[in-house]
Amino acid sequence: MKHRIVQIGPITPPADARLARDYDVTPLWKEADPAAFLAAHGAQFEGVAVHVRDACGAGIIDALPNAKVIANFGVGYDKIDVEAARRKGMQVSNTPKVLDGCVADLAMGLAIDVARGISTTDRFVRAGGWKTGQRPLMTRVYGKNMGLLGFGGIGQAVGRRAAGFDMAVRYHTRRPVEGSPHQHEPSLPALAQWADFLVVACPGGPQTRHLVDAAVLEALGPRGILVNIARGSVVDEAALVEALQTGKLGGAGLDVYENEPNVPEALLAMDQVVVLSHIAGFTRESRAQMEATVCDNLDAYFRTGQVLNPV
Ligand code: 8YV
Repeated sequence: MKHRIVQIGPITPPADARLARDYDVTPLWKEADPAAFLAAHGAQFEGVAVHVRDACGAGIIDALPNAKVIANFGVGYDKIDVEAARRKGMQVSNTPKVLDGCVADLAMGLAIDVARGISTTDRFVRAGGWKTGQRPLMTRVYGKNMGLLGFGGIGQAVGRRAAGFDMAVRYHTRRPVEGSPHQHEPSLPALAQWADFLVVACPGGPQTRHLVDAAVLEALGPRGILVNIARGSVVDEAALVEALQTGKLGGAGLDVYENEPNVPEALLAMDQVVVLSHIAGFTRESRAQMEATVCDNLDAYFRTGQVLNPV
């Protein structure tokens, strides 16, 4: 007998296929009224599979009295009500490590792009601008100061890459990370003041909401560059637009936004901003590992009673 799980939304074709092969899966997104469906049938499910983009709040969790595991496709889990799950004794898993390197690569890519003007120069050349002129001088990357907000797997991977660019690295977290080669900075505004580049690499959710506010952006300064590859909610987007418009902040490289897929119009008009579409983990290699990890966690739970990557 296959275990019965409910899947909140489509994950990827390979992950969906493996789940459908190994479990009795109900695709919740195909129900006309998912809440009514769960109210009537929620008790039959033993587990949940969820894509990082889909919400799995207390409403869903409380409608699943017999589900004991939520497997999340993604390292971030800010859309899962982990507290509600814990109260019910449910385990929640994510997909750590497998995308740290790709996300860190993109953070460096954004930092270099904004500082050296790769995207703007590409637009300049395509528009024929080089035939009659040259781009203005840009900003050096190597040897500069890199501040990291967040120092988990992704933050540490950014730190290693930055060290390879001869950058000085400091990080801000609530508590210092033991054994880190980099200096811990207890104050985020002080880190921003010191940094030439501030990379947001912390989890999203209510605890980190708008940590990067007007004061932090101002401390980063008119030559400073903000890179966000974490969650849009960590940055006060209205303050970011204002700081860029008024020149209080030098530039920004953004992969994530407060209200995806909506990118503030004002940012689209700015050459000192590089806008991406939440693609940091979007490589064939990390995608395949994420697919395996979400399924491996469910399998492990049903085999041993323990997920492999508890959050
Ligand atoms: C993407 C992510 O959402 O894992 C996360 O938390 O934000 C990213 O990896 C993922 O690649 C799904 O498209």
